[in-house]
Amino acid sequence: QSKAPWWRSAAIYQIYPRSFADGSGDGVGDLAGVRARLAHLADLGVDAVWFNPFYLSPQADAGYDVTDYRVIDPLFGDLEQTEALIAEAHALGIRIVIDIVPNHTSSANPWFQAALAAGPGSPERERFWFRPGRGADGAEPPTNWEGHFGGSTWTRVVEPDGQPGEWYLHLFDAAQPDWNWQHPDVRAEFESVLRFWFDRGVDGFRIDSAALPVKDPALPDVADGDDTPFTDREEVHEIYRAWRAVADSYPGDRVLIGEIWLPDASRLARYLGPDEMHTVFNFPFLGCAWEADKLREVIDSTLSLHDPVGAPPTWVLSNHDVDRVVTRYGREDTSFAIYARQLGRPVDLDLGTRRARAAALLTQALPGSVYVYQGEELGLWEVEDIPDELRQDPMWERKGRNPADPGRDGCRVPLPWSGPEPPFGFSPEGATEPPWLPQPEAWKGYTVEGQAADPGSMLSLYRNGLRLRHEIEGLGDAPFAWLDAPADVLAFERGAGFACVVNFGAEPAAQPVAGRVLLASGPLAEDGRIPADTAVWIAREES
Ligand code: TEU
Repeated sequence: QSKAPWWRSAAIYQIYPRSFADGSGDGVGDLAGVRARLAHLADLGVDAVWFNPFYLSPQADAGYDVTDYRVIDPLFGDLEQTEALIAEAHALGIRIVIDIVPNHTSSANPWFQAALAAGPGSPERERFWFRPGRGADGAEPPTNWEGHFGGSTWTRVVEPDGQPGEWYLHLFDAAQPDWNWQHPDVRAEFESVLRFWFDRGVDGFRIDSAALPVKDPALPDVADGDDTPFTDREEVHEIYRAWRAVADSYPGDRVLIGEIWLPDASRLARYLGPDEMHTVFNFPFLGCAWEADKLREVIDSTLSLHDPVGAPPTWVLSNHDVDRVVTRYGREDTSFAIYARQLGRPVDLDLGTRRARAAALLTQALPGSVYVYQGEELGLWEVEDIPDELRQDPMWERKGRNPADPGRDGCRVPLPWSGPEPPFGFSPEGATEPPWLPQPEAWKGYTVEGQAADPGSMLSLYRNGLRLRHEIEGLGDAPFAWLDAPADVLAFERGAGFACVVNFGAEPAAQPVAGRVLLASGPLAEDGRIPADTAVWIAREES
């Protein structure tokens, strides 16, 4: 057992609460469902769980519109249940990471409601970004900024006198007003929320949209594609330095994990280090095509970014915002990756599955922490044929219901646990509602129960990989180094005893590393060669 803090090499499972397991029978996943399914996480061998938001919320953006950061939404459970869940997970050796959303709140938040009621010029409005509009009668938004879900970042309010009045800023949906982080109340409130949850035993926070909270108070117009007035401002680092001090004041290695989408890797590195965040998500890797050269480049740049600041890298294949990995890798052109959802582009699920299996072993063998988004361990694919009237992602609506970009619902479909037909054990017997999004019939071949019994399943691969990850010493903190390998093959060692080899080529490749095969993502050729889109873990022979 190494003494390095747990988060340096953790496998972290992402639970999207509304789609993991439904204990109450209303067709929406909840904390009772999670408590009943903790054994799945223990069997899988993960070290921690990260929960997407379960706080009180009108659910305009699936809980990323938070009304009260200290209250659990009744849809999911209550505080008592959350405390019981934390204790039960800890008893199984599983840490708990929860989401915190500092950029914005919900328009139902009492402080925002108070700001609306208090009117222009009131101190209540200063906790947000209220501004008069431009043009005749202030009917034009204060800036030309475009939001992440499309459209203007400003919405005009009706003032207490019944007249159209000021506008407020929201980088996401209109139901998600942005906080003004220059305001001391906002800073104090969030630090108190951190303490509230640390006091209840949570092991860390995943910080939502972490580069966005601070804005240029001059609120300048931008040229097309320029986001500098509202992204990655210098002052944002003050927030996280203060948060780090809070985290460090608690025993037991509490962790801050940043969700930061920045194209410039050197800017990303500035969020990491001993007085800021412990780790950040690796989106360049998530967005990378399934190609040896490109992946090698991303791995190199990731390591050279993290090593100097002493932070462990993270490896992410999917999450609740992007197309599922089996689908992305099953497309002819994998460089479309996450940025353009392409409904109806042909997908070869067998190919995508083979690659996703190889990618699982690749990511689990790299140094740092590795994320598993619920359903990834089952090889679930993006559900592309959700009827429009059932789609719930506000992005889909705001972007004008574009059939080529159907939003993020397709990766959020409730998990199949058991049985031959929907709801596949997602909801209990006698449930009053069907799952909130329909599950494909074909998932009858992909349930947890079915896959647990099949040594060749995706689930078995994940279980074996994550178990070996704990057992193989090199996978803890042994140094990473590339090994010589043919074109289209990536091979690296973790210390002298362990190597991972991945063949990205179309033809079987000769095994470049001598040793015993510990685990392979698919069957090897009879002569030991590694087939296309296959990864192997090797215990190297003493030389
Ligand atoms: O996402 C942040 C974010 O930057 C999104 O715009 C992301 O780029 C997009 O979803 C990719 O398709 C976080 C959460 O992960 C997301 O679910 C929330 O909707 C968003 O913040 C607002 O809280």
